Amino acid sequence: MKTLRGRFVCLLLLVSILGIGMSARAQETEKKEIPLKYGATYVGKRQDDAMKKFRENRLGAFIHWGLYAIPGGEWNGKVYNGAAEWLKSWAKVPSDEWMKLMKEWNPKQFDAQTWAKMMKDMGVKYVKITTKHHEGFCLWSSKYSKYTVAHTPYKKDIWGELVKAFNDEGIDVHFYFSVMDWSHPDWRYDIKTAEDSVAFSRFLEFTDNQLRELAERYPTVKDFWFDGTWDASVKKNAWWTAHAEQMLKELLPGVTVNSRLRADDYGKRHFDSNGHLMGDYESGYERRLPDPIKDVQVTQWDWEACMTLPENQWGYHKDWSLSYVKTPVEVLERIVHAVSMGGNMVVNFGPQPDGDFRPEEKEMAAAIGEWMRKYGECIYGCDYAGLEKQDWGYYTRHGENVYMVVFNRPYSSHLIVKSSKGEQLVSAELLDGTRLKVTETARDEYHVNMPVQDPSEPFVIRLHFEKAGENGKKYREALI
Ligand code: H76
Repeated sequence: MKTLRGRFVCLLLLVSILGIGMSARAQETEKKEIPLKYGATYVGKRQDDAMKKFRENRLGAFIHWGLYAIPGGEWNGKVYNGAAEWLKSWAKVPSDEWMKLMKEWNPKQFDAQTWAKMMKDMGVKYVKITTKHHEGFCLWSSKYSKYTVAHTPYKKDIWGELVKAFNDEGIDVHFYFSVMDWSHPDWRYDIKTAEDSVAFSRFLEFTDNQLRELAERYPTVKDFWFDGTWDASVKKNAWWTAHAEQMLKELLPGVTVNSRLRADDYGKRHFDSNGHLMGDYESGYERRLPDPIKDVQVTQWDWEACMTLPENQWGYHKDWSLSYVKTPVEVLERIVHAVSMGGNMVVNFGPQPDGDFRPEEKEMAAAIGEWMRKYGECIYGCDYAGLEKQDWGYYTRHGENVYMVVFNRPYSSHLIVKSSKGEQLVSAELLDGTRLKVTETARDEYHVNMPVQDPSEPFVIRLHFEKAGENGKKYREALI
């Protein structure tokens, strides 16, 4: 039998072992933070008004428009199944030949106000437009390139008209910008020789000039979304990615920048070598989403996903029968899924070469808009709700209001809700105020009855929780 003193010594030993263990671990995590010149510029979510606006917008549209819309996936009689905006690469078309398409750039149906109206009716709060995709053709009249709209039969500054039309409708404009430029002689995939390094410095200067030009000419732009930054040449010039972010932030106070631009001192991208997000929001969820149960860590940073309607077509492709095309409900589910995990969703459109949208895209925009007008309350300004995901769909939260967005109707007619510890569910109602029956079924577990009149589309229930009273005490653990 142990004496009291013995026990005390044991306890002391245990405490000191734990203590040493813990402080060693603390030191280890401190040690793990390696000094970086080009890592994250801050840690945690930005909370200024511009970032809050970015986050509250939640639903956006992408518009991919460029010369690639003209061939629409077909070159010399061959239709390529890959992404239409990559056709120059698939069909190995040299730049001078590709740029002959400029002579055909004359989108007679283009009308900035019609585009803005369509986006407004869809319910998007922002639009990301391609200023320059990998092909190198500039949709604004850049003075640093000969490949711009100014040198086409159309001549007019399309993006100037668009920025104004969107802003007039209260829609924020974000700029997509591809760093990789297939038509610039100084672009390099890697830096292997002294000549590469000289050429690439000229290329980065050219890119700075274009970015400065965009920022100065269109000062209402709210965001820069960089693409084409994955090559070794960019990774070896991490300083430039940090510099470009900083330059834009100095030129445009409040502007947001995506993580895809950034690389750190060790060439690590999106998240730096200390695990901190670079740029203002994570932009890696392209045509995919985080797992709603396993990946909850994404709720700790801002992020934005983007998706195509066919499997992988961003620019206009003339044949959409080559891959599966999502239905409006499937698109809505992705939008809700993103918001339920604290992210934004951007739905892509690839306008036709004549400046009109294909019928399928018009129908999609209208269908999303119709749903958003009824149920947008569970999207705009909403965030991760912090509740355990259930099979019927997704939760979102706006302050005290928790929303259930129901995508799967249960045969039981009972929608299961599990409340957080110490909270009880006090009411459930449709957005028009119709009350639904709530039954407490177990500790922190409830049934919400399906509405009597089946809404026959994904629908929304608003929940209210309160601090639990004495009620919880009636439950006890099983003895096993
Ligand atoms: C790969 C790639 C690019 N990133 C998407 C957003 C599209 O622009 C696609 O071409």
